[in-house]
Amino acid sequence: MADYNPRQIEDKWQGYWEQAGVNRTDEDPAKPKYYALEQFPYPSGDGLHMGHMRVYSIGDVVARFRRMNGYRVLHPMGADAFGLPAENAAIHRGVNPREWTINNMEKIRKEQSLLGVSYDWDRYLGTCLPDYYKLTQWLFLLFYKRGLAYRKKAFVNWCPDCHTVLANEQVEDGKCWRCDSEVTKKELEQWFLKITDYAERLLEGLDRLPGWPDKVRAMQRNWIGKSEGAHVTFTIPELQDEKVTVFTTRPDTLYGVSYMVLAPEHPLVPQLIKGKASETKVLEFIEQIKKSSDIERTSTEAEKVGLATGAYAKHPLTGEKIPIWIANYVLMDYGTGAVMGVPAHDERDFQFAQKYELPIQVVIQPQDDSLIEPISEAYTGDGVLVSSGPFDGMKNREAIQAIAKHLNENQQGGPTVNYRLRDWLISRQRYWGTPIPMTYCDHCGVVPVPEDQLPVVLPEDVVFDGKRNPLTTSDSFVHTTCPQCGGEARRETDTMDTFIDSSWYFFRYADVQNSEQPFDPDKVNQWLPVDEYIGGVEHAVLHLLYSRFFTKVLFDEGMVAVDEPFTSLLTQGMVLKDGAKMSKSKGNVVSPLEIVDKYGADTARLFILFAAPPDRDLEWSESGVEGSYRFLNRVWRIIDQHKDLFSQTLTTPVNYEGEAKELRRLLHQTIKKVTGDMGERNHFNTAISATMELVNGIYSYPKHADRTILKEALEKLVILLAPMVPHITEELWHMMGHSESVHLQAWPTYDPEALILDEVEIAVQINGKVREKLIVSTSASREEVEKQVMEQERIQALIADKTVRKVIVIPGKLVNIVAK
Ligand code: ANZ
Ligand code: ZN
Repeated sequence: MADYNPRQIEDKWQGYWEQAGVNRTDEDPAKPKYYALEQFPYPSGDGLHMGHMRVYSIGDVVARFRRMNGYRVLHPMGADAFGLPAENAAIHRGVNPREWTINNMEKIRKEQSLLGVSYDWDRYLGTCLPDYYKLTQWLFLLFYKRGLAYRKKAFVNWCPDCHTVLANEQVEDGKCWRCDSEVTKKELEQWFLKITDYAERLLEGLDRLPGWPDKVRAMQRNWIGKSEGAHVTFTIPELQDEKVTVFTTRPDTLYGVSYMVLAPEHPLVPQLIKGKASETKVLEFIEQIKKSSDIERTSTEAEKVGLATGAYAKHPLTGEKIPIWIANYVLMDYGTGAVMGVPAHDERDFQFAQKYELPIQVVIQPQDDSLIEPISEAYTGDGVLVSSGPFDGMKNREAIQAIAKHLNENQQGGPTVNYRLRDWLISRQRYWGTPIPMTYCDHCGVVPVPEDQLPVVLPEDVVFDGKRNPLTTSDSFVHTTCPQCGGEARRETDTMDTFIDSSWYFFRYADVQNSEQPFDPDKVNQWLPVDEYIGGVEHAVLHLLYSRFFTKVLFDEGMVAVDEPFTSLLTQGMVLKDGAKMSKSKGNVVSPLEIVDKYGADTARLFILFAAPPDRDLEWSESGVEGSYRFLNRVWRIIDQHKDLFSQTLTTPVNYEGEAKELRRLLHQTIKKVTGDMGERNHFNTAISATMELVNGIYSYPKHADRTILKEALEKLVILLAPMVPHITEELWHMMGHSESVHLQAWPTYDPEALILDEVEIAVQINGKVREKLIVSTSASREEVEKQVMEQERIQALIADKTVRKVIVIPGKLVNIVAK
């Protein structure tokens, strides 16, 4: 008898699959397509962690299951290989970022191979490789041609020590996340992608994605932040009737405006304060506010601070003089950067008005007229308009429309829709990213690099000193000739946000060798959309929103036939240890490779799939891993024990009887359960439990009983387990004498007839207490069951001194005798 030796068989089969091309993409057009995709890793050099292990295990089961069900499956892998850590390694350790990254890519790819995941490695891609980033540049030019890439001056978070722009997420308490220096706002010319043009379509598309978790769709809706309201235009008499427009969701409160607030960065501010007593104070105040992040400025807890400019606006309907303030809580890049203050009906305005003693005028009364001035808090509910001139008595919901319409008719504003979504700032003052393919010429201005000159290659003659963008230190890179006039020109030295690289990689897998275009539309249309996309929920907004945006642009360009890239999205839960997320900082990390080394990849995969449904958090447990290992040994032994069966020719009986019939029923029940759990619900954990019950059934199957069904049960067990534990099943399959890979077998189907029970065990209760268990025929009538129960000697004895009042029969379950 051979022992289960995972190390040896895993090695052997991984080599075999590779050599025999078992995982190569099947392109048979007669088969339905299935695209299973896991988010590709960042090759940080730390190696695989449990989160990776979990995503890949899930994705592999999905892919293998579909293959065995007759689909041609695309299941590729790559590396999201640009980003800061490579550059930091260059700065701090003097290593070459390209070499560092390529080594890490190799390392992670080897580790992925050790898990036995069925990737088609022929389609491997790395976003930092010139053949890939050439096409990222090609796509940037496409966006530019379509008017979707533009340069604009913007206030951005700037770290003076790191010499780069930071994302909002990289600013913590006003300090740089990396070096702790004070972050400032800097006005810089930056490249943006016009994602806001797609706001409505990005929102609408979410309704067509029932295969996405509601939570993720809600997060995207929230991020896009559609808000319906009105523009209201105020004039400023002292500036020759210059106009300021505010955005409000509550035009119904227009008569309650007692002041107006501009964002400190609002372009009108300098004119408003010019020559006024407030001028220097306001300028100081503005400098101070520019340092805080948007999040700090808008939080409801944050102190609202403002200053009066000394200037006034004219109310569009009443003509009243409205003081103009500036305050920290109004942001320049939301709405119009200006708001009308309605303290009686808005909490932030109320706080502000109380602090600065501005009038608070009620203009919406609740149905019961309960607001008595002075009010002690803002009333934000519905009601009827008061002190609102011709609109008095109108319900406020109707007034929202009516006032907006009135404004529109008088060229003082009107209904509008506002989105929270901003254009995507993609410039990074960093080396290790895709160079933005643009040049600047004194004569011609901004000139795109022609397609046939792509890629703009990252130069090697750069200095990594952590003080500036390394690309600016390469003369050979910076100095170029103008593609238009041939004169001297300067190259753009910013690189692209790495989220651009990952916004189109899922298309590239369909045509990874194409050197002219990002992909051939025909090939992409063979595979897209991705049928199941598996990854972490941390990308709910960023990557998943950007990818949807890219897809819509490529759809408009006619390059892809779908406008949503991912039909179904599976966001896997975290891997916890002792109740906390596994992380380096907590020091509670278990490396998947240690587990693979000790027990084999199959055990590691089985544990991870068995411990929880994929979208739930999973608690790591050593004993759970051991349990999985024991189960695989149990499967191994039972097949090893019956090895002889597979060289014998057995005759199938006409009818299975007794234990054989029972085993057949159990087998078909298991096939049904596993198929449903895997194909419809992604509940691999319950699928595995079902196979465990089948194994128990096989172990207790008597020696004298029919062998044909036993053989069938063992073979199908191996097939059912193959997607989850690919190595051991391959070995066992071959032990059974088969010469073709188990992974090329058709998925078993179940026979509904086999599921029918002829006998069932029922409980017999007397006054609700279980006294006896009894086997009855499933075809017996209620009367027959009752009769059978009452004939039992033990039951007769128990009710001998009682009178039976009632007998309740619940078919297939129990009989309750009510006796006094
Ligand atoms: C007057 C008003 C009265 C408002 C009232 C609310 C209640 P959402 O729903 O998030 O779109 N606002 C507009 N632009 C702003 C900016 N740049 N910075 C900070 N606040 C801004 O919120 C829209 C409301 O947020 C707008 O409606 C405006 O205040 C404020 F009883 O206008 B409201
Ligand atoms: Zn030129």
